[in-house]
Amino acid sequence: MNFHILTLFPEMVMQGLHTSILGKAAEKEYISIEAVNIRDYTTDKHGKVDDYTYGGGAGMLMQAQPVYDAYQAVVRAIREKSAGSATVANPPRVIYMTPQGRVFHQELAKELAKETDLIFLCGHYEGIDERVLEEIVTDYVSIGDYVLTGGELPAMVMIDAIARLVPGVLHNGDSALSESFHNDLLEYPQYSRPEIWRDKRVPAILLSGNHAKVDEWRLEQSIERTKKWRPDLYEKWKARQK
Ligand code: 6GU
Repeated sequence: MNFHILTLFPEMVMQGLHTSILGKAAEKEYISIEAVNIRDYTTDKHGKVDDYTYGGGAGMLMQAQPVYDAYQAVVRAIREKSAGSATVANPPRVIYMTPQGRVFHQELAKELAKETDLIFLCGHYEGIDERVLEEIVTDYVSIGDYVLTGGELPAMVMIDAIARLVPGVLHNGDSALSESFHNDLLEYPQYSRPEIWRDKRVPAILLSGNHAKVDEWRLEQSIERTKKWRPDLYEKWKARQK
């Protein structure tokens, strides 16, 4: 799976996404992550990529031309790479990170994990000229109801969530399945050594070696925790039990 990020801050996303598990996954070529600097595509001789908004108002807007040319360069590179392969690939989905988009969730992560190429468009300043968005964007996505200074962190969040679903990225094939949000339940509490820490004991059942009992206890804990912390998810889960 190949992630392409259109951004004015390539070092920010490259540094962040080549750390820890995703760094390893990139090294092993389960995924690739490429940041394209939109500024490299401006035709302005001073390297300018933003300008004032028509109609007035605060702040600067990213202009259409450099964004469009950066996008086209990425699409061209994807086409060249897949040339010679028997199937003609559909044009890749282009995800624009914006607080106005639909809110990202695990189901969308699963859907996007099936793609071979994804393009993330990160805006900065007050946003991007509407005309280029109309031309290239297929998905408008937000990561939650709060405002950030740019789309880079949201793109990193989405890429992390999607990449961990790509086969091979997590060593333990199970853990992508057993974690929170699969079956609408939160994860149960977990413990490691020592058995007693600050007078707190690991629940005895976990030391019993009885796997059926352990599974039962974990499910109970998951249900309990979901009911308390995420009543919305709990209701969804309960409805599905019937
Ligand atoms: Cl996707 N972008 C920005 N700029 N702010 C956000 C967001 C995205 N999601 C929540 N806040």
